[in-house]
Amino acid sequence: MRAMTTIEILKTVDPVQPSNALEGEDLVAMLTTMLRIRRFEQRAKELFLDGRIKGTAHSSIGQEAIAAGACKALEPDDFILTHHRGHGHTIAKGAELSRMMAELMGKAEGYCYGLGGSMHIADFERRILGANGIVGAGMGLGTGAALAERLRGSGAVGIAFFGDGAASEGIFHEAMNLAAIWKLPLIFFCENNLYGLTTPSAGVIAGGGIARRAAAYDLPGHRIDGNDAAAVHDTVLRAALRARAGEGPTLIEALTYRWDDHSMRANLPRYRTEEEEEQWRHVDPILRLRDRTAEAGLLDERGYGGLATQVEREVEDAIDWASALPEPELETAQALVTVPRREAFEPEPPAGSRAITYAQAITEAMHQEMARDEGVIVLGEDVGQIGGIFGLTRGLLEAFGPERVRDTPIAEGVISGCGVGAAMSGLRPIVEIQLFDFVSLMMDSIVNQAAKARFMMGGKPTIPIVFRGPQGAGIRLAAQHCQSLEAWFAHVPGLEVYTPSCAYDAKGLMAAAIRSDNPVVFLEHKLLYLGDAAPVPEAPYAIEPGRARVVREGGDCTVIALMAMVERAVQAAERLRRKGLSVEVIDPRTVKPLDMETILASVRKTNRAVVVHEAVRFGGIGGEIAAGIMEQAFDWLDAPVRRLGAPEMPVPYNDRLERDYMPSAQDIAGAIEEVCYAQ
Ligand SMILES: Cc1ncc(C[n+]2csc(CCOP(=O)(O)OP(=O)(O)O)c2C)c(N)n1
Ligand SMILES: [Mg+2]
Repeated sequence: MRAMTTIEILKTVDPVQPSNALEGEDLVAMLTTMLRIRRFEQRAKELFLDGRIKGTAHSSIGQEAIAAGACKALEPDDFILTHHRGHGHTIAKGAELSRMMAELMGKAEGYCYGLGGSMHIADFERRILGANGIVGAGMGLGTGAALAERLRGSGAVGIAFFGDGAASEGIFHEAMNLAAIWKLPLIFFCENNLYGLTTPSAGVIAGGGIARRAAAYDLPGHRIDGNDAAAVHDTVLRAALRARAGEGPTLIEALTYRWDDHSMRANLPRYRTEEEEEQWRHVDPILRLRDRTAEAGLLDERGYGGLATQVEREVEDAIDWASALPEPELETAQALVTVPRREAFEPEPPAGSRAITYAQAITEAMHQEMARDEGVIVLGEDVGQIGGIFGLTRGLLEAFGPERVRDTPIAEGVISGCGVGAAMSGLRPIVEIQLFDFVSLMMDSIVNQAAKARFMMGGKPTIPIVFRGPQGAGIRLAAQHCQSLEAWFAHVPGLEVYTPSCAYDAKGLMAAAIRSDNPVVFLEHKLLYLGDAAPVPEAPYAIEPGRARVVREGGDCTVIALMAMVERAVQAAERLRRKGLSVEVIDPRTVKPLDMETILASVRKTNRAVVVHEAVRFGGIGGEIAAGIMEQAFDWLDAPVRRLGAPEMPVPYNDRLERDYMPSAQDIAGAIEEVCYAQ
């Protein structure tokens, strides 16, 4: 089939009723913004070719009308989230060219301290909540930012910009659905430049266009001419009015074309015809607006020339300023990964005599922290009325209401994305993961967004969010509901990973997790939910992460055990006591940060160590602990460190096999004896 010509494509747009909100000076202002964007992009490309900008960047030449028109329709307090091709949006929202240029050059005074580059530029003061290197991610984050504005009652609205390629990501549908059911003040703005990298969108978008997908969510969907700044402005203005009135989101699909290659680095074989590229140059958004301002008598040729010269000077000044700046320092960069702890922790209180279970302890901490800080909210599947399938959020809906305790659709991508967006915007979300295995569907939000946002945006946002839920085997739920996954997260800089093994720790660590300004992966264990009540103080308290607990003292061997293995290690120690061996059991309580000091002090005393976790042994956190001991206490060791974990297989369903799969007290005792009697 013959590809449609530009004129044919632009005929498929919906008519846009002029808003009459644009004065002459607004048209000139939009034109100036567009010139600024174009000049910035042209010079960025030249600097890349000269080797002065070293990383990649994605040019938005040809798409300037979208950035200028959309941002002109926003108020200063309104937010935007943008994507890899985001220079235009950030410039239109007021970002400083000099700091943008500095960031592209990787300089310390760039918007991200030179740590994020073009794809992560953010300016929180101007409510630019960040560009993003993950296609579609801004839509999930946008739901959270919009939710934060809603809960604050600020009246602000936001735009999540994305490309036509992103409209095929699951997050597009999950985010639209969530925004629609919660009537969030968010505008979904798709820049359909007809290609996702080299793939023509016509061949990968089912249903006759992206805007039509709005109908599935009962939202307004508009397909507009993205090279007409006034049409973009008027459409966004209406969508913003609707959002401010509490009527929820709008989907806008603006047809446009990028003139340059996909990215500066791309250097791809040809995938578009010269004829097509030429046709789109004829509908240059800048020349169209220039002609309009000329026809309206707002700007003559000289006036336009003056604008262009002024913009050229601005861009050159930005380049000169940025070029002279120093490079960032590795030490400073490292300090930006996480937020340093602000206050010292109180000493841990005595356990007292009141006994509650591990599950009740976690609930109590959430309850107390929600009462203490109204920014704490809970998101998750079935967390409201029934309090989650294991009942841990029971009572929170009654106590804090449906605005703060939110039942979500079964949509892990957007539950987690919404949480991260809300955390970036000042809330403290607790995201329940019904069973931790489902975290695989949240990995982008946790690993690429929550863990990295602070660092790659130069230490700007704090991401105070808790991802919590049960992991582990023992109740016959089989391989997709029973994994032990702490090592996945411990491997990612920027995340904290808590692994409580008893009720007292569960309460104190949950409070610490909620109060932490860093993202925390809070792992609970299903078998521990079923455990007996144990003494836990009633008053709130927080346990300092990175402080291991010596569960039991001993002199012959140190066992470092995690979660459900702690109790088994204690049982093993009891058995061996009868055989004359004295075993020290240490529970790290948090694997990130990890308290190697306490572990090393113990090993230097006992000269032997066994590490035990339920997770698969290969690549497990036990390897890290064992290596740490070997590196720092080798001279004290009388035997190699032993590691126990699950074998190289998924968790079996059959109950006998499942029992055999998990390290038992007997297995632990056997390993201790091996290291104690090693020659
Ligand atoms: C989740 C994800 N998949 C793939 C990529 C690699 N990638 C970067 S941009 C891009 C094309 C995106 O197309 P579109 O959304 O239409 O935006 P455009 O580049 O056209 O502005 C791809 C595939 C990525 N960054 N993230
Ligand atoms: Mg595209």
